[in-house]
Amino acid sequence: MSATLGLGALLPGAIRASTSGPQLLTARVSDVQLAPPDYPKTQIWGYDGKMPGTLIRVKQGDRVERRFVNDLPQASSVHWHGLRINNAMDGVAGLTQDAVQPGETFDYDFTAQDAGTYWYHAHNRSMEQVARGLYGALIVEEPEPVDVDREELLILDDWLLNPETAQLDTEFETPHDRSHAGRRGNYIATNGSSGTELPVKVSERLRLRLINAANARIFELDLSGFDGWVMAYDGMPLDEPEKVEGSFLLAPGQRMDLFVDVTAVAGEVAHLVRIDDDEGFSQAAFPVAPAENSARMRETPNPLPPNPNMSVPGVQTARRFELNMEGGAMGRLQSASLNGKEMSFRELVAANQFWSFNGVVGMTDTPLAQLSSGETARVSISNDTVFPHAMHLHGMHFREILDDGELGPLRDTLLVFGGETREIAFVAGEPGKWIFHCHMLAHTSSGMATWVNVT
Ligand SMILES: [Cu+2]
Repeated sequence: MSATLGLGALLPGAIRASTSGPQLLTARVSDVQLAPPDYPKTQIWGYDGKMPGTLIRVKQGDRVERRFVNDLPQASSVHWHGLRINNAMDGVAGLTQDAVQPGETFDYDFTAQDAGTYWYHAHNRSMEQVARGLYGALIVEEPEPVDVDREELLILDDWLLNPETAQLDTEFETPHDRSHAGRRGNYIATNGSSGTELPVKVSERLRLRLINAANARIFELDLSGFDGWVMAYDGMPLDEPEKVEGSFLLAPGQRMDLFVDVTAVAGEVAHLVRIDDDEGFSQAAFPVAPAENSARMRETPNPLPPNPNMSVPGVQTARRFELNMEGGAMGRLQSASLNGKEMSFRELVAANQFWSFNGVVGMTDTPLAQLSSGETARVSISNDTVFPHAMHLHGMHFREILDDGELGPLRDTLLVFGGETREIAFVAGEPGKWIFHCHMLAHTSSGMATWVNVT
């Protein structure tokens, strides 16, 4: 991909060679070929100037050390999405650290204790900074190689571009985006390109690591020319692989690991299909070449090895908390508290704020839950709005308590549709302040954030 091989890619290595200390991760302004080649380059903000940002790939148990260098015109911070991490490394500006000012640095240093597909992204003014391109993948490999022929990382995003100039729309505060479904783009890309083509061979088995880095778009996806299994959600392996039957959703912040077997024959093209209003578009194309050896189809894959200490015990007796989500356009929110003051919805609109959790708009000094490390907690999430919200808990994976009382798969981001009430359970992990927010980033910045305090 030419977009990741610009001149700027040489710079971090040059700096790294001349200094001791941790490897650098530099956020900076950069021009990349995001739109098709007959369009101008797009100015983005990227980690090491790349789109997607530099891939960080380590083995389970490895230490990750990166000196974040802020070469942006704006303060920033880096969140390591889905990792069980020391709270001081979680990267939430204003909660776990101060935003890193332009020209300054911050040393991130943590151990990647869980294998899986994770990602990192800006967590200051994230609605703007993630939309400008500040994200990358963080892959933590299992200790033993996984039985696939190869793997591909597919980071899905939608960009809001001017159709003539291919430059980003820089209206990041529009009341419409904030009060409706969030900022949605008009140019849909995989790994920073709309023409992603990945040649495959007949009957190959691939691991696809899918990451939704979009601000607000829920991708509805399907497979064409593949048999597939879901192996993991949000980095965490399923106990048994789930056969892909029909389309599936990937909400902002969520990841999926799929194993896919090429069933298309030589000369055909398999696809990861994006479904939009019943029409299918190619999100990524996989032209099929003949295999050198006689092709063989494989058995259902074995599950990926589980990550350590992920059970959620004592759900029946766990303390219960409630999170009532209200607001937005066409909602029923009459009034809510903003900065300690009760305001009518009209006053909230004037303040460009639209959403409340339990009657409160945005973060306050009071956590949603005060928990002891090791304690199991349940949170019932009621979406009393007409929009879906992708609720992301930092630092801990949770399991959904399903209608039959069974526990669902481990996740760190749960998509809750309008009118739904869903309940999650999790074990309070590392001590610290863990933000719990909607990953539709326009919603985060207009009210949808709270936190849990673990001591
Ligand atoms: Cu939301």
